[in-house]
Amino acid sequence: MAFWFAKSTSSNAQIVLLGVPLDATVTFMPGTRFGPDRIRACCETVEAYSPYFQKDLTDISIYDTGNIELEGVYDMESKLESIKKVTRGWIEDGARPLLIGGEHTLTYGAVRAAREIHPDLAVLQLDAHADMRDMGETGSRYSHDTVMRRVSEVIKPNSLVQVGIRSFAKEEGEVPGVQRFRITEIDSIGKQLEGRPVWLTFDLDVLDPSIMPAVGTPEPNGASYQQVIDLLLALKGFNFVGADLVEFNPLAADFIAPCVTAANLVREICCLLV
Ligand SMILES: [Mn+2]
Repeated sequence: MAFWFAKSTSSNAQIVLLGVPLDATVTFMPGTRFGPDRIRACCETVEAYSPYFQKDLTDISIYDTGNIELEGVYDMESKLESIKKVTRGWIEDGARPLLIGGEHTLTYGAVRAAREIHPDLAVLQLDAHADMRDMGETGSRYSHDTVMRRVSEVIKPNSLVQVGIRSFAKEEGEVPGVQRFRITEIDSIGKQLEGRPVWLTFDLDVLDPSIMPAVGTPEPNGASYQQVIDLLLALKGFNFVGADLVEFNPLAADFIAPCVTAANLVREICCLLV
C-alpha cells in the first residue's frame, strides 16, 4: 500500500516518501516499526487539500518508495548507512525526501546525507526531548536519546535549532552551539533558519500527549496542533531540503485519532517542502 496521494513515478517526483520502520534502541515502549504502514493506512481519510497552506497534494508530484530495507539485524550503524545512502540518492536526483519513522535515530542517517550535499545545512528539531546524551541509556552512541548530539557533531556550530524541548538530563540542559526556543518564539526561530538549507526533524512527542499519546516516550505540557501549524506556516518559503516525521508508535495508545493527526502532518510537511 502506498500513500494515496503519492501518484507520481520516481523520475519526476518533487517529494519522495520513504518509510523507515526502525525500532531498535527504544528504551521505554517499542512499536515504532509499525509507524510507516499505519500512517499510510490513516492517510486514506486525509483530504489532499491543506486549508492551512491552501495547497492541494494532487498538484504536487509525490512518489512513495515504500519502506527502506534496513541492513544489519542488531547493527545500528549499518542501518543508518542504509538510510543515508538511500536519502542521498534521492537528494542527488533533485527530490525532497520525507522519511516516515520509525524511531528518531534515523535522523542521523538522513541528516548526514543532506549535509554532504548542503554543507551549510541547518536542522530544525521539534521534540519534547533534547536527545543530546553523549552515550545512550542502552550504552550506544547511536540511539534515540543521543541522535541529536550526533547530528550536532556533523553540522556547523549554531546550526541545530531545538523547539518544544521539555525533558532532558542535566548534562543536556545547556549544550554550547545549540539554540533552543519555545514553539511560540516564531520570529527567533525564523531568524536562525532564514536563507539556509534546512532539514526538519519532527518528533511527534513535541505535541501534547492529550492529542498525541501514540509515541514511545510521551511528555506532558506539549505543543498544541495549532501552535505547530502556526510555526510551519511562518516558515513557508524557507529552503527545506528534506524532513522526517518520527516516533509514531501505534502500540503505545489507542492509535486511530493520533494516527490521523500524524497523517495530517504528512500533508502539511509536504506543503512545506515545495
Ligand atoms: Mn526525539
